[in-house]
This record gives sequence, C-alpha cells and structure tokens, in this order.
Amino acid sequence: EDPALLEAFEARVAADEFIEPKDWMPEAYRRTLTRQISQHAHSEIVGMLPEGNWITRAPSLRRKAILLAKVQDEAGHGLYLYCAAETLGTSREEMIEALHSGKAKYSTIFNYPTLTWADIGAIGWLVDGAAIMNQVPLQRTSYGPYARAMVRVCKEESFHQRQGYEISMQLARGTAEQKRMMQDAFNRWWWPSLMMFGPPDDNSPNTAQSMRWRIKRETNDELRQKFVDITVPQAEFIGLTVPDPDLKWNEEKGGYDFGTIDWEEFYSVVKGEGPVARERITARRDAWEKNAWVREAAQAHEAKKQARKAA
Ligand code: FAQ
Repeated sequence: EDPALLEAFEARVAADEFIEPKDWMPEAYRRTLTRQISQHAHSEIVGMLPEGNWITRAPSLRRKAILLAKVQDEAGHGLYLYCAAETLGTSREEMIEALHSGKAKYSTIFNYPTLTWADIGAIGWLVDGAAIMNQVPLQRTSYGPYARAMVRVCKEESFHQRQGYEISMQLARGTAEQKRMMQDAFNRWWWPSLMMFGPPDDNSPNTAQSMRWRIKRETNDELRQKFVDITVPQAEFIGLTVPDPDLKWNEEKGGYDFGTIDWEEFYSVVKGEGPVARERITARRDAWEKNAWVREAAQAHEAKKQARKAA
C-alpha cells in the first residue's frame, strides 16, 4: 500500500471526515468494516426470530400490532446494513451464504430462547437498550454509509426500547404472577445483554485498531459500563431486582461496580453453542430455501420487463 495514500487516509479519519465507498482505503479497514457491518446485519435478521416467536401469541391486538411493526423494523435495519456492507465490495449473496453455512458471526444474544411474554418486554428494554448504547456512537463512525444507516436505525431502536420498558413496567406492576414472570425474564436476559458489548477491552483483538480508525468511537467496556449505569435505576424504578449480588454504586467512579461476566458462556455462544443456535440457523436456511420461488418470480418479472423495453 502506498504510504502517501495511507497517510492522507489517516489524516482524513483524524479530521473526522467520512470515508465514502469510492475513496481509497487500506484493505484492512475495508475488511474489518465488512466484518463488523455484515455481522451487524446478520444480527438484525436473526434478531427477528426470538420476537417473531411471540407475534401470534401477543396478549392483545395493540401489543400484536406494535410487535409486528418492531420486527419489521429489524428486517429494514438488516437490509440497510447489507446495502452498506455491499458498498465495500462483498455481495449480499456471499454474506448470506456465510451466515447460512455457520461461518459468519451474529450477536450472541439471539441464541437465547423467548420462554414467556415477559421476554418480549425484556428484549425491548435490555437488548434494544444495549443496541442503542452501542449504535448511537456509530452514527459518527468513520465510514459514511454505515454512519448514515445508524441515524435512522437509532431512532427506531429508541421506540423499540420504550415499548419494551413499557411492557416490563406493566408486568412488574401487575399481579404477583405477572411480576414473578417479569423478574424471571429479567434474570435470564440481564447477563446475556451485558455480553452483547463483546469481550473486555484487554481481550478484544479488534478494539485498538478500530478505535484508531474511528470505526468504533467507544470501547466495549466503556459502553457496557454506561449501559449498567442507565439500566440499574430503570430496574429499581419498576421494582425489579438486578440478578447480581456484587452490584454496588461506586461513588468515586460515579458508576456501578458489577459482578464478573461468565466469559466461558460468552465464548461458547460465540462458537455457535448457544441454547437455540441450531434452531436459529435452521429457521434462516428454511426461510431462504422455501422462499426461493419469490426471488425467482421477481427475477423473471424483471427479465420480462427488460425484454419489453428492448422490443
Ligand atoms: N456476539 O475484538 P472484538 C441488534 C466477536 S444489536 C457475537 O471486541 P469488535 C438490534 C467479534 O465479532 C446486535 N460475537 O470485536 C436488535 C470478534 O470476532 P471476529 C448487533 C461477538 O468487532 C435488537 C470477536 O468476538 N449489534 O441486532 C460479540 O471490535 C433487538 C472479538 O471481539 C452490532 O453488531 C457478540 N456479542 O467488537 C435486533 C453492533 N462480541 O469478527 C433485534 C456493531 C464480540 O474477529 C432485536 N458491532 N464478538 O471473528 C460492534 O459494535 C462490534 O462489532 C462489537 C464487537 C462491539 C459487537
């Protein structure tokens, strides 16, 4: 790589300019962005499954309409993100093939089952809450198409987080049985939500370079700490107990100290050994195969249109 080009690239990044698809960029920058954006896209797509599981069983028409809209939003996010990743030169087919073959990663969080309606509250509140915490800084990521996609995605995630917190609040303030169900969902989703931010900084192979290239604007541990500091008071406000005996306010740092994350569990889920990992990938592959006729019909329609135009 030409050192002058590299120097100019780094100066632009340091000046907080956006890098655009046709601009020169180091191959490693292209690679790591393609990796991060495609994993992010896969997460949105696989992320439809745990909640999709509850659309037909939502407790009221209002809840059903909201959940349907939310899951549709996730599909939209996935499609934006695939488009952003494609501008870096990898085709959507290649990315989808990597997901279906088990080669590509997607967020660990979507490998946990949704056992009760309260899980839908917990996902909106905690999972979308963690997603926003991570994505707000990405609106200033150095790659233009990714940064711009994040603007709309964050607006929608903010609605998702509120609807989840509202479900959680209603259940936590409902009957004893509803409160118990909400606490149980909170217990099961709390730690996996903290794992969404990725490994600790001193064990995160990509963080240092991604921070230098301003792909990431805050580190995994910084974002995780912010999430804990914002979410603990929200839990207290609705009368839920954070399932962490070591959680304690630390006056000096102005944040909470919290217990140790089970990193063994994290790495086993990253490796594809999550509780419902197999079901998730099977569901995606099935959807792809069973709906092949839709893609074929769309292509046939387009071919006819082109033929008519040529005639
Ligand atoms: N799960 O060196 P680092 C959503 C991998 S939100 C699986 O720290 P990096 C919205 C990592 O890829 C969820 N793998 O990596 C929604 C790397 O492996 P690689 C998606 C993980 O990239 C809500 C290795 O470990 N959000 O979908 C995880 O600097 C509700 C070493 O890690 C995003 O993707 C994990 N949790 O930092 C949808 C946000 N953590 O690739 C539906 C954008 C780490 O070298 C319902 N991504 N790994 O083989 C990011 O900000 C970053 O990629 C991190 C990881 C922070 C996730």
